[in-house]
Amino acid sequence: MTSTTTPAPAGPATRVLLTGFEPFGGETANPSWEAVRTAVAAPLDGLALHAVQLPCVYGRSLSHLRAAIDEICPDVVVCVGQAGGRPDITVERVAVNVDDARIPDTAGAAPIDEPIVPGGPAAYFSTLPIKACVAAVRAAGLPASVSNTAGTFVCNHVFYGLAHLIATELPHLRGGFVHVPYAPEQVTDRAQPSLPVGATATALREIAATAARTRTDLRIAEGATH
Ligand code: PCA
Repeated sequence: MTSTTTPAPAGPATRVLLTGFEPFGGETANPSWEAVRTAVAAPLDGLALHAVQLPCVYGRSLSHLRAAIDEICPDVVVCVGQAGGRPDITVERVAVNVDDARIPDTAGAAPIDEPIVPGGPAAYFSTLPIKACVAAVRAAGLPASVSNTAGTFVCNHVFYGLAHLIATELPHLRGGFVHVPYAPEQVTDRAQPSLPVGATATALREIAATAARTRTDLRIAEGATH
């Protein structure tokens, strides 16, 4: 397992696990992992940060996540993935119980309309304070919004699996999912939005700190009309 950790600060620290993905879809890097790795490289007051890379593979991504949670015993889990084409940091609201692959995962699997957990709820909400996280990223001068779909590829799969684990086995744990834009290096030949990895890492540190200290989310409108 690829993982890095910053030293825990003195005193009781909130343990935060950040995960990013391996590259997929013909890319040579995934900004989610590059940013997660960068985010944990410097200490953050009151937090013990851990970074783990997940494979972009249905099923195996979740067993890796489970192993990391068992090993690290985090209080908060923030899973992060690349959402190529999105212009900002998007904090996901909801995970749905379906795998529907538009492209194969990196092991070649391309399930169509299969439940992630047979008989499981249709959807789970994030247990992170999603609006407070968006506000914190914006206060740091970076673009962010709430997203109402994490798609139906491996990111939604991991988000749903994490939420199911929290709902059924680990009620003390809080967790959710954040999608990040391409890095500029990925789109030099395409007219696509991007955000430098350093900026994405700053946003993830804001999200980790906000999620660790915020139990009740902000009650502000961040909805969408479509
Ligand atoms: N993004 C994909 C899977 C891995 C990643 O970084 C997704 O949005 O599902």
